[in-house]
Amino acid sequence: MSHNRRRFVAPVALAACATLALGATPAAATGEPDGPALAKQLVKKVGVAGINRHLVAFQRFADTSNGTRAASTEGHKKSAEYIATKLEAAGYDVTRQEFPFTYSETLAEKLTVAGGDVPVIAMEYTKSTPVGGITAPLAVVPVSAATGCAATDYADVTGKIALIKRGGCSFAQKQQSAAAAGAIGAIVYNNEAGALNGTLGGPENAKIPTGGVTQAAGEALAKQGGVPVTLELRAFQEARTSYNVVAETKTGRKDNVVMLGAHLDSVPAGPGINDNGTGSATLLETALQLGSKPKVNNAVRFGFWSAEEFGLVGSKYYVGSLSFEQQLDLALYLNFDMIGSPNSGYFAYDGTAGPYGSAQIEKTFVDYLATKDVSVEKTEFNGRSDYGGFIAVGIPAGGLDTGAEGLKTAAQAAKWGGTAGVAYDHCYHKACDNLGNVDRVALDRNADGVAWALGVYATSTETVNGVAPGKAAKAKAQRAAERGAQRHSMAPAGTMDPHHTAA
Ligand code: DTR
Ligand code: ZN
Ligand code: ZN
Repeated sequence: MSHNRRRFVAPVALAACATLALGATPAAATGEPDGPALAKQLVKKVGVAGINRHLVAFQRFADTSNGTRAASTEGHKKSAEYIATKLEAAGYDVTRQEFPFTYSETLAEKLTVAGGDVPVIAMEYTKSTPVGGITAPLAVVPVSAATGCAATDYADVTGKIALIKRGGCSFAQKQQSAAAAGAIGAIVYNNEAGALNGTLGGPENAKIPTGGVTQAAGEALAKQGGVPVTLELRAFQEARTSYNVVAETKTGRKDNVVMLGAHLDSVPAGPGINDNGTGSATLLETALQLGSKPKVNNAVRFGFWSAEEFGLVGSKYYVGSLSFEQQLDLALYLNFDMIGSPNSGYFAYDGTAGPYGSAQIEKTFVDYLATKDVSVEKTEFNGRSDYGGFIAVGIPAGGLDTGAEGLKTAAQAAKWGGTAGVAYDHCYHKACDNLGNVDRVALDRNADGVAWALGVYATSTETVNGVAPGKAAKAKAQRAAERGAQRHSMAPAGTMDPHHTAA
């Protein structure tokens, strides 16, 4: 059903050209970074071969389960059990946390104007049209800084399909205002390059059939006000359950936990190997290499979230299941979503606007990758992935990604290699997000970043939350020794297992 244009780039060839491009960056410092022994060891142990083996497993789970690993499907369950059983066998404390969500799957998305097809993407949770679609005149909404956000922006749209430029408010609000003014369908067009793959945020927000088109398509349509268009957007929706898998080391402080997370679910349209097999496989491999009883000051917890693709549902549920004290037990949260895009960018979440400590986390990633000659750019910390629930309650967070539907610029192609004017991941949310859709050089570099940050923060989170756990633990042991109490070294007694909610 898809036109899977495979873009498997031979890793060796890519490594060679990437080295050429990146080696030319004069500002980057090279060599071994300075950091704790655990960080150095873990970077050496975590390899792309081990990670790729997990990606192959995910591909097979999808291939034997209708081509998807979406939340609540067999492909997700197989992936989750693969991870949970491996981590259990490695001695981790593993829990499965069940939660409800609304499953949604696009059945049809078609826009026809004057006999020609205009590519359209149904917004997640859109209302459906009948089979064959609705045909009505196109009503072009005047462009402003907040086009179509208020019902008063619409003149004479009753019984028509509104064409609205993106920007100024949510897609949900635009289609709500359009509906209030009498429109029977909405087409939102992008205000930047790339496809517009939007969400209405939840089924409760949906009012009229709503789809997204590119900026170019939208500008062409804007010249055709009044012409009849046919819009067919159909989606299947159902209340379902899925589950997160959460695993924690047996060692380390339970009141100053370092948490790493990645969503394991794919979209219904495909196997989700880059999005987000890459983040999940990297966390799994890092956990296995770390082991369940490492010599660490801080406990390490891994979250493999589900239903991210339906609105960050699993990770938000998890954060909501923690009491404030249990949230305080989390020193920080690191998120990895899409870390092997085939036309890879190198991005760290821009922590400057995030909770205190987030900017320091960003710096840890930026400084580490600079030692590998990779110059990392900032990406918006806008809640587009599972860190959203964590920063919403003030937990410092950070993470890496290699880009989704955005287009690589000429300047980025010059410093990172790859192709300018092409999406970082042209198979984003498509059936072709398969084993051929991964840049394994980018994956390897980012995996080193994951291992490094874990090693740094499992040793100390002092730069993030000001506590000096290593020193505090030593002083405590010292006082205990002076009192003649039993000496304890690593893993001072923490709180009881703080977070595991019943599945
Ligand atoms: N929300 C992700 C994709 C995504 C797009 N931009 C970013 C930036 C940072 C992290 C993730 C993303 C998804 O589709 O799963
Ligand atoms: Zn996604
Ligand atoms: Zn994702």
